Amino acid sequence: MPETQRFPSLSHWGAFTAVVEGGRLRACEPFPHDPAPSPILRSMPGMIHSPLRIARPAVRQGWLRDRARSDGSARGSEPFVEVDWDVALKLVSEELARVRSQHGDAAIFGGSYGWSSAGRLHHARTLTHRFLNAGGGCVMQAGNYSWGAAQFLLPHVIGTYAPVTGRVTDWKSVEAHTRLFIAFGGLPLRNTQITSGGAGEHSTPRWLERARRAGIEFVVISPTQADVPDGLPARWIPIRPNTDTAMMLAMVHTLLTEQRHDAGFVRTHCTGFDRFADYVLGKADGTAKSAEWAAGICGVPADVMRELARRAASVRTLITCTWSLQRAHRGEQPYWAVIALAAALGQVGLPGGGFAFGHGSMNGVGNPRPGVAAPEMSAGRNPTGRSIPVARIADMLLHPGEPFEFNGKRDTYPDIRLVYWAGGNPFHHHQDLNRLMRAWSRPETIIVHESWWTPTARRADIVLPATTTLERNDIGGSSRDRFVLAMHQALPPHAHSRNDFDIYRELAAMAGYEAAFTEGRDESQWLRHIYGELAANWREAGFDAPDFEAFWQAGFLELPEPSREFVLFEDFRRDPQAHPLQTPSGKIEIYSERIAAFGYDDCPPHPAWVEPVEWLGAAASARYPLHLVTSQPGDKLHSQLDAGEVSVSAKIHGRERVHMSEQDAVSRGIANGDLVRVFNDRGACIAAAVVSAGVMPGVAIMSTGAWFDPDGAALDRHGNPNVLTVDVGTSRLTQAPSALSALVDIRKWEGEVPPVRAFEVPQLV
Ligand SMILES: Nc1nc2c(c(=O)[nH]1)N[C@H]1C(S)=C(S)[C@@H](COP(=O)(O)OP(=O)(O)OC[C@H]3O[C@@H](n4cnc5c(=O)[nH]c(N)nc54)[C@H](O)[C@@H]3O)O[C@H]1N2
Ligand SMILES: Nc1nc2c(c(=O)[nH]1)N[C@H]1C(S)=C(S)[C@@H](COP(=O)(O)OP(=O)(O)OC[C@H]3O[C@@H](n4cnc5c(=O)[nH]c(N)nc54)[C@H](O)[C@@H]3O)O[C@H]1N2
Ligand SMILES: [Mo]
Repeated sequence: MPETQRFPSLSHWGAFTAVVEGGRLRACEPFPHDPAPSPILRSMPGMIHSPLRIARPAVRQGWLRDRARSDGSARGSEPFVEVDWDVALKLVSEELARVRSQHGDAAIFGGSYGWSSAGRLHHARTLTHRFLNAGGGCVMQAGNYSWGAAQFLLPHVIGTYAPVTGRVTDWKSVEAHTRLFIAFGGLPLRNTQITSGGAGEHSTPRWLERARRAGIEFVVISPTQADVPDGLPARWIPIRPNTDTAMMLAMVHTLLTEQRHDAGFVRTHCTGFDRFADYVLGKADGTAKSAEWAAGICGVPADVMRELARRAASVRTLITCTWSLQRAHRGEQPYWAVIALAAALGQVGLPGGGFAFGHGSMNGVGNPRPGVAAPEMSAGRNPTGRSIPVARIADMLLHPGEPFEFNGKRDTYPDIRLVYWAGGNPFHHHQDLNRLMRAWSRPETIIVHESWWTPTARRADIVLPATTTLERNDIGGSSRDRFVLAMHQALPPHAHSRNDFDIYRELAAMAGYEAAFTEGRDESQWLRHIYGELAANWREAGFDAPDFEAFWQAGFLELPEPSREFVLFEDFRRDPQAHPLQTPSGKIEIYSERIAAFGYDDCPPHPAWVEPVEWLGAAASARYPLHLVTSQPGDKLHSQLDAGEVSVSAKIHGRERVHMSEQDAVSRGIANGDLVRVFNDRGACIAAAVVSAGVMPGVAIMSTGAWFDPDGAALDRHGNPNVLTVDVGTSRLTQAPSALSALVDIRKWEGEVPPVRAFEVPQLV
């Protein structure tokens, strides 16, 4: 009988105990304090010991031969040559030095967007920034794919983007005061399996259950009934994708024309409401944004919108929006419009009232938790000061030297020669992957640290094998969760893999700046340092925090639930003079003079209905009549664990599923389980049809995350929807991804089906 060992650990999908036997991970047992552990944990043993793990450093054959003059379009098709660490590190070090000296620090792209893993010390993206910053800097990425439009819009409107990070009126306040809970984008519990930084406690299901028992009325507005959680007696209102703004404007129209709005609140706490009201009433452009007007856009019957507005005005109402609403072309508008709607209702800053974001997007949103820090590792400062908006990566690589606008400023795209990526998968996260492939062929050198042969690792020139969290010691936690977790090393490093920290330490030493990178600390000293800062912060705020050894032994640290409810903008509500918002006027800006001064026709100075590039009312919908919604996958995190047991068993014929309405399936001769071709002018993928009465006609829904598997002719064989999505910024104001604005059509797959090759290791010579 092999000896069984148990180690506390943490992932973005939850805390767990790693059960190790005979040097192998046997199981991940959920953390005892977690009331709703995620089944995704089951995929871990298979992934940790997967044949897809990268064993040794590897260099693309053509690059090893020709270095910077190699043919970049061979990335992804040429074999790799396995080399020793000494050789690999020397190549990386020489190449960084060459590019820095020949082309400058701003010729290195180090944005390295991606979630990496939960531990904060060994967080690959943070370490990449820390390493490149200490060596002279690089070009970074501003914002994120999650809520990039909100991040750059909300400061103009409410002076902060904190509410989109999860700092919203908490569930205690909702349970006690809210009567009507309106959820644009719904409350898919699938998404609440995840917390960035890791959850000790999956709190959302418990709070939803308490809210249900409190008799709160739930309304879910979404293109799919699947956004109503099982067991929640919520009313589902189907809506066309990307048209929520029209519905919100119509609700304001009802409030105004029936004098149900809070005229006092919009006068004392808002600026520019009157100009917005003129627009809504049609005084500005001759079109009243009435319920009848909106019904023609969003497909919701006029009476339904009018009645919902009346009901919201008569009881305590919280209106929340998933982050997906703003991950769309013109994604600023629904977020600004919901604030205007909440302002017209006059309940902002009252217990259980106002607006919120993200309840259906991530675990822990609205979870009552004291406002003290979570563990953190510092990335240092970027000496170049240069960055691009996060999702403009392909634009940058394709158009060096060309100007772009962003949040009131003009800049030009840098000329990138070297791309360095660790902890992200751009061939998962970016839109229009066939375009990204063209852009990706342009840099001279691409370096990637990965643990698995992901689509991005396969498309690198130099691949360095990284350990997983179970192969090192770490500390993790999130600002949305009351637990901080010790993460004990459970396994030796896989094959020849090394920790990202050690890879960077060695490279920094070769370039003569090891001390700047490590600050003289090794893994164990860093863990004590990070914990020490956290503990000092907690003690200052009046909470217990034992010494490091006691924490490490116990495996976790827990914050008490606060006794007082948190209400967003409570102080501002009570006294707007004494507690102004951080906006130019100190009030909620329903009209923004600052945005007006930018002069962007794609982001007007007040919330407005601005048509997205692609939606069901666009001219393009005649050719491509289905709106493709790409959601977060329920069986994994992004592309992570796609080859794991939970994800693989959910595939049909090895492909990702596309959910469609009965009407759209029948009219195309498609039956449940059929393989289909989902396509538009940008590309195509193979998926398996799931026909459902809960999907609105005209809508097709696919999860992201299937490893990109192109056949060389713009067809993805595995079901990666990002071959279909559009790669344009939301607007010049926020330049965020527009992933959720894409039109497609679907046909039954005819003839032979090409096999999926996403989970094959590239040829190694
Ligand atoms: N169409 C469409 N596209 C989308 C979205 C959408 O809604 N629709 N959503 C977007 C959003 S919100 C996001 S956040 C992005 C997510 O995009 P990403 O964050 O890029 O996706 P992940 O699959 O989490 O990629 C993380 C990678 O890091 C690797 N990794 C994990 N731990 C380590 C480590 O310790 N060291 C190293 N070196 N590597 C490690 C993993 O193996 C994985 O390949 O996708 C975006 N893309
Ligand atoms: N299991 C799992 N959970 C995750 C993740 C994961 O990969 N796996 N990723 C995490 C990350 S990084 C992020 S950023 C969040 C993202 O959180 P979100 O962006 O909120 O997640 P989505 O699943 O894209 O969208 C939520 C719901 O919005 C609906 N929806 C889409 N478009 C529209 C629209 O135009 N109008 C309306 N009314 N509804 C619409 C969809 O039906 C969908 O189910 O999820 C997190 N949670
Ligand atoms: Mo995200």
